[in-house]
Order: sequence, then structure tokens, then C-alpha cells
Amino acid sequence: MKLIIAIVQDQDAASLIEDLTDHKYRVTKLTSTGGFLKAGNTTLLVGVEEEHIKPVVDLIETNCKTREITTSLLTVTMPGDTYIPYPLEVKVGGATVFILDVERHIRI
Ligand code: 2BA
Repeated sequence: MKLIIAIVQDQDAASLIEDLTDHKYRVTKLTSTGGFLKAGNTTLLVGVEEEHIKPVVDLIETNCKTREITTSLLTVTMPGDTYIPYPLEVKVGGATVFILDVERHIRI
């Protein structure tokens, strides 16, 4: 068995979860926060047998879009630690996906 960990944008999570459950995949949704943007995103856990990795990744690709966002993250150091917002264009991916081997899977 494999564990697919997919970090997706909040806007894409609902349709992806619906698609996964429609296709009879079990999915767990975790609320997460990106370290760089410090903005909310969604982490999904999907446990599947090896032959289902491609279909699940295909569903992730279908539902998750790359978006360009403008953020103001950078601080310009000034006397007194003044914060000056500096616009920054960031391309946030459709999804970041990790696929891990599962040593044991037990349902009780
Ligand atoms: P964030 O860390 O908030 O990153 C959002 C986007 O900011 C990233 O999109 C990337 O385009 C940009 N970015 C991140 N770190 C950067 C840096 N040090 N310098 C310049 N730009 C940077 P994605 O790569 O699509 O990542 C989306 C979210 O997926 C990330 O949110 C993070 O929560 C997660 N993620 C991505 N790669 C990861 C990894 N290797 N390990 C764990 N989580 C990861």
C-alpha cells in the first residue's frame, strides 16, 4: 500500500475531495499552512494500492490549478524595524504530491 500526501490550494480541495470520493477513494483532509506564504492550504491523505496511484494523481491534476498570486511578504529593514510591504509575484503550484510506502495498514 502507498500513502499519497497532496498539498493543494484551498480553492481546489472541495472538488478534488468530491472526485476522489466519487471514485471510491478514502481521503482525509487536514488544514495546513504553507511555510513560505504563511497562508492556509489543504493537505490530503489518500491510502491506495499501487495500481491506483496514477488514477489518483490524474484526479489531482484535473482538479488543481496553478495560480499566480501577488503577496507582500518582504520586509525592508529600516531604523525601528519599519515594515514596508513589497509586492512579490508567486506561482503557487497545482499540487505538491508525496508518495510514500506504507509498511502496515490496519483498520479496526
Ligand atoms: P508555501 O510554502 O506557502 O509556498 C507557496 C509558494 O511560494 C510555492 O508554491 C512556491 O512557488 C513559492 N515558494 C515557496 N518557498 C519559496 C522560497 N523559499 N523561495 C521562493 N519561492 C518560494 P508551491 O511550490 O506550489 O508550494 C505550495 C505549498 O506546498 C507550499 O506553500 C507548502 O505548503 C507546500 N510545499 C511545497 N513544497 C514542499 C516541500 N518540499 N515540503 C513540504 N511542503 C511543501
